[in-house]
Amino acid sequence: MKGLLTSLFIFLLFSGAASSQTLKSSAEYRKVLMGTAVRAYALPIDKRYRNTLAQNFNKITPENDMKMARVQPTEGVFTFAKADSVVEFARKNSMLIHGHTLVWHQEMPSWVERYRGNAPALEKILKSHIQTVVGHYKGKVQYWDVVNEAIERHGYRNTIWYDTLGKDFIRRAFIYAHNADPAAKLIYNDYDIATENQKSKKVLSLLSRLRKAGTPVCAVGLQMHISENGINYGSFRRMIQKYASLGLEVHITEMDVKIKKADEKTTVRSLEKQKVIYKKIARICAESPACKSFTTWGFTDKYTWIPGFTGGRYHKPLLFTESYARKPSFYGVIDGFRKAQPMDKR
Ligand code: 9MR
Repeated sequence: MKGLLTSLFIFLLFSGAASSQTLKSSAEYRKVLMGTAVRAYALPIDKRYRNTLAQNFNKITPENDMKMARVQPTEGVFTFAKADSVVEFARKNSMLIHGHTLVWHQEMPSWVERYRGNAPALEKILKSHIQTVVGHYKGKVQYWDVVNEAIERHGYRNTIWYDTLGKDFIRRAFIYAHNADPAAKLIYNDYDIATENQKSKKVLSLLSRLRKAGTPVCAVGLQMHISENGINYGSFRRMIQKYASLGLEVHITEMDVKIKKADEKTTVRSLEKQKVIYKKIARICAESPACKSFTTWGFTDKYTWIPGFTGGRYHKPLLFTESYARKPSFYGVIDGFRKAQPMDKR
């Protein structure tokens, strides 16, 4: 009987400890910020969304609510209410804000899509957008994705910004943002640049040129939208070091790991693979002095871009189920941080 009681006590002790474990506490232990993307519309309608968010994360990226089409739908008319509600939630819960994103080729308002004016006029639009948005959040938003996805494997992406203003629009965007809030940390953010490949090579040389020119870019954002095949982890470690050697911080900004829809048995296996991927990436981030934040692109499988984007072929990319249960991937992140070799990260 006594043995049984002791085992019960030990079980309760450990299950208690496990359930009080949060993502942010395990990340904090390694001096990494634990972030996630957030949808403004879910905050007022979903209490479990709010609670899980407040318990586990200390940095928030508005997933869509700060994009140009949302905050400047009509030229000169700025609509901040939705984004403000996210910033207010973060303030109340002592979280940092990662603003996303000032200059992108998607989610542009139709008046910019249709724009056919000359370079000086477009430059004015770029400048006033950045100054107004960053100015509105001065002192409230600590990180900004200033330029998003401007590079492709062969070089600069053809967008209205590049085609009209030339490559120097990137440097000027950073300067406008810096002038509007000199304390904010400014980021260049992109996908497929976390390992060594043609595209990351191009981004590395862009960042190197920007740094040499004294541009106020202080970090690179690695989106990391991954499939269950994972990535080359050695290459990921080396890539972080390459960015760090330019004097940049590295932020994992949009991580998710999509899994293919399949029968139950296959899905269980995929969820285990997903756990290992999250674990390895959390661990490498914790072991890399330059890696300052680990942000997932949402946290519950209830709200994610993956099924919509993949025509329903992929799903379940995040850390909590649709009903907010902790997934194997949740424990993967905790484990990755726990198993990391201690590093001096200041
Ligand atoms: O997850 C976002 C989705 O809800 C939006 O419909 C889409 C278009 O605005 O953007 C998604 O987020 C993207 C992010 O802003 C930039 N990197 C790629 C992300 C996934 O497409």
